[in-house]
Amino acid sequence: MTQQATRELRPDGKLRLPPGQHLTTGWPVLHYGSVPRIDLDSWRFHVWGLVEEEKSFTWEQFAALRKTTEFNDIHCVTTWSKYDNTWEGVPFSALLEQINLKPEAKYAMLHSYGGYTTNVPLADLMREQVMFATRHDGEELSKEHGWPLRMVIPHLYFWKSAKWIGGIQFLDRDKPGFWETYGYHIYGDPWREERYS
Ligand SMILES: Nc1nc2c(c(=O)[nH]1)N[C@H]1C(S)=C(S)[C@@H](COP(=O)(O)O)O[C@H]1N2
Ligand SMILES: [Mo]
Repeated sequence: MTQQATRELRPDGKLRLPPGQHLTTGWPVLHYGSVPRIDLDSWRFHVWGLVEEEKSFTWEQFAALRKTTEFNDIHCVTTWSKYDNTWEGVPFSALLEQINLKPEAKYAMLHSYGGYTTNVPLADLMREQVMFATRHDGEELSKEHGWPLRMVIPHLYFWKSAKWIGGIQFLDRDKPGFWETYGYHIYGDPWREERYS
């Protein structure tokens, strides 16, 4: 990587490459455990916790929600970053339009098929680029990268971007998810190097 590439600034004035990160070519596959077996006919997306009514979407219903395309960089806590990802999917705001949050809802726990969980503040999910992605760089997500649906939260370390996501639980307080209980930072801002706590 050239000096130029490491010093590039983003429009908001932050370094494009967060401290302690290096650029990778290709796209590493990283997860705990094995790839869950998912069948679209029985797939459901559940919303529960601090909502007026719990809700459950079939694949057909979820896939019919409003879609967007986003272009961004991803940063794994193990120090690789991958620039220039095009994601297509359902923005978090489109899910919000389908549910009524209780006013006490301030945090979320993302739940994945296979048992993985990760916690994110609601305000972070409401940022513009956050989405439930179904496609990456023009192709359907591979099983290893989270098919049929993965979260993409580009402003936090990539462990917050739950693959095989199957539900969201809304909470009034922050609670550690899977990696967070094993010492990963509760929030995970790459520009502050919030890797471990
Ligand atoms: N369900 C699930 N999602 C997960 C993980 C996991 O173990 N299980 N690992 C996280 C971590 S640590 C990273 S870096 C990214 C890796 O995504 P990728 O394999 O598509 O690069 O997925 C995140 N999402
Ligand atoms: Mo990671």
